[in-house]
Amino acid sequence: MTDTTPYYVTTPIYYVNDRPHIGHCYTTLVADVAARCERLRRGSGDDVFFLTGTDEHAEKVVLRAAENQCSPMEWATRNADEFKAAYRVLDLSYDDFVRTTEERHKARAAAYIARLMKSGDIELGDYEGWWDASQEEYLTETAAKESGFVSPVTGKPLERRREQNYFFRLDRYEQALLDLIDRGDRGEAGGMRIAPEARRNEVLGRIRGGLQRVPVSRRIKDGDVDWGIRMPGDPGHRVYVWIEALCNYLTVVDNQLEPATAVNEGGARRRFWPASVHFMAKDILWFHAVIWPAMLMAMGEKPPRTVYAHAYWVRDGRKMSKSLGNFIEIETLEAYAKRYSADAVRWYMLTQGPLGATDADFSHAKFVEVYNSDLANGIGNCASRVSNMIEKYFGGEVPEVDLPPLAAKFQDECRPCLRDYLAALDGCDLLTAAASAISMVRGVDQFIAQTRPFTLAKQMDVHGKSVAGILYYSAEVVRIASVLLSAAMPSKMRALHDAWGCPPSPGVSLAALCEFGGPYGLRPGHRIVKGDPLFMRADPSEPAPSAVQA
Ligand code: ME8
Repeated sequence: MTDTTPYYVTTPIYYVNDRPHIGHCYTTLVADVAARCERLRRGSGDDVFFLTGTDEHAEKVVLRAAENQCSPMEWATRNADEFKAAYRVLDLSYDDFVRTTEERHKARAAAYIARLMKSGDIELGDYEGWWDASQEEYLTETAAKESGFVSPVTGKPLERRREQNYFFRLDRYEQALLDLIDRGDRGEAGGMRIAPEARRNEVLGRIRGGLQRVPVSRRIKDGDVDWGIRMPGDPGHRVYVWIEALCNYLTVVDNQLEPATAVNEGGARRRFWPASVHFMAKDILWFHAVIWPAMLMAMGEKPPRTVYAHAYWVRDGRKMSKSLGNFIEIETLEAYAKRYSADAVRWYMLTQGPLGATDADFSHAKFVEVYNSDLANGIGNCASRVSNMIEKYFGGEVPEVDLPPLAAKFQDECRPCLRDYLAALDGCDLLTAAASAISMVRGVDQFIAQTRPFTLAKQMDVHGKSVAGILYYSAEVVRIASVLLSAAMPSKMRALHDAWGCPPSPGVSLAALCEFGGPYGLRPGHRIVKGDPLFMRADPSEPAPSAVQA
């Protein structure tokens, strides 16, 4: 059950032309829950590395900075700080935050490009195509035609651009990519899994349709602001922002090009390569599942083990985007966090968000429904019922019980949930992981409803032993479920563990923590304090909280 393979999870590095919104927070939340699950599984964060950051060398950052009368660096810093602030609202536990304007990234990214020029995988040539300025990418002739020559994401007109560029010879990697994905499908070491399935199929279809070389540079024009990385050996060209950005995943853990520094932990971060999973939305899957692995293979580096592209948060069926101005702002998330708790926002986004292949609408009514059923009436109510009864019938002390039959009941009824939880983590299926944890809580509710300890307790002299067994079993299952739920709801579950005096000990693996009645389980005589309710019930008729003003 304990995995010692280093685990490395990443989010896209987001553009700093604007402030973050729900989409950025969502992918980072998904990566956060995955990282917390892996820290839990291992009992420590030593072998888990969670990277996020910002992509700063885009043309649109220069434009937005000029509009706001400041330098690109000032604008980038202002927005990078906004991302960090948003992540604090949602308690996102990244281990490092990379900004592509940092020297540690720039130097290494340039060295990778130089490596690819030397190997002949990057070469000079002419290019003409349809440029989507809002997304900073060229569209193929077919894609441009299909979208009616406007950006498929923002609806802004495409520009016809002709440039002399350096190209990456992606066309050479068609077979290698097909083999790589095939090995990933079969779960073989060294393969790359693309998920969900629908996205994998799209990528495969496109690769089979043929790969072309990709431009990796931009010619610097007179009057251009000096922003970005120069092509090694040709200062007349800048490295295309996408190519540079992809390199961040490796630059941050790489220690081969520079002496070890404090920031790369004495070089020890190299052990995290290849990345376990790159998370993103479907908009940028092609870069991550095709261009990036091909670049890595060309550099002699291992490709990522999994590339996971979730769907979109939408508003009334339309994609949320900065350009359409219809996204859920950080202030709105903050207002929800203030009224219902940050963990409730995390839970809603995780369980109702677009983790699979289907887009998700953010809905206040749904938020309240899920909040009440899973949290206020779910784990919150179950924990307080159990601790109230232990308080009332056993003076707040965990009762003495005959453990083996209860442990056998746990084996029968909860082991499958634990197994599902772990299997789901392996497949990045955090939804199933969360659902199996909450189903353990539902099982306790049903058990209490069936056995009615509150009725039996009227005759403690006759039924005392049964009441003790029911409550011990219920408390132990709630404790184990709360450990599993702590990845999604870290601070509420910490509050529960504090009240019950059973904080997960550092260095103890998930397997040991989840052993029913085991060394880290509730011991007879242990005091349980019935703390404040974890989640107050929400009134469905109350209007949505309004945004907290920045
Ligand atoms: O593409 N729903 O940055 P970006 C869900 N800098 N997720 C969403 C979303 C939505 N409506 N909108 C955005 C870039 N996202 C590049 C990445 S990586 C080497 C370079 C999330 O600021 C989602 O993760 O446009 C998506 O892939 C990402 O933000 C795009 O962020």
